[in-house]
Amino acid sequence: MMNMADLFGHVVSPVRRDEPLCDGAVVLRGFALADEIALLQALDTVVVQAPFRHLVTPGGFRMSVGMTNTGPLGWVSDRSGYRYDPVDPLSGKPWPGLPETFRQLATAAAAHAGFAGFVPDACLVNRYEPGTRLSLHQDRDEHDLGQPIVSVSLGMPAVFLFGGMQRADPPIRVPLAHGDVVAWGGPARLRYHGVLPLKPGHHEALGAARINLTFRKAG
Ligand code: MD3
Ligand code: FE
Repeated sequence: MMNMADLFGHVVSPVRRDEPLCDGAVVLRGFALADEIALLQALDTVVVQAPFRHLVTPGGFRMSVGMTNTGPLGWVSDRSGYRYDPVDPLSGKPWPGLPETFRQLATAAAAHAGFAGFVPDACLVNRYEPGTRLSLHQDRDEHDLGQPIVSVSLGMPAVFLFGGMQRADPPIRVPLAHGDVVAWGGPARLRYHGVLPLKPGHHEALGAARINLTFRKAG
């Protein structure tokens, strides 16, 4: 018997579907939408305690992405290098605690993608504004590269660049929208990746910004 929830299922439960990118990487479309309000509220509590800032690379360049962290370890960069640090250099205090909604979403997404038992100890929060980009790089500052990474996209859409194991390998372009979650591990863990410059625009939840949460087991 057809009921209203079947006819209007997208109103009752958000659209979620899995899109494998390659061996070890899968896009979980809309996976974060059911928790949207709780995630945005928790995000507010984090950025009040540890505001976004523009880090400097070891080479002396100011990153266009605004960054902060939540959880026991935070990713930082300065003239001396990249590292995970338990202390926010801006406040001299530990990073804000990892919100329970963040931790649960990351663990659930990882399990859904085949990485059961993922317990993140670091969440890097990246803020993109129109024109902001992230050039092709590998994530290799984590202690155990056997651990996966989970990323959550919020706000304005962006084009994610997903390359190969060599910087020169041509990347594929993956559009990522509000509520999309990506899990990467195994053979995909050391692939080059980046984000194209954010296009001008506006999102009803976050205004002219895209925020990406990147969960890692860093220590
Ligand atoms: C693919 N952030 O913070 S998250 C980063 O949208 C970073 O802010 C991007 O790359 C962002 O380091 C992309 C997705 C991501 C993270 C780690 C990966 C993709 C990855 C590691 C291997 C392959
Ligand atoms: Fe990265």
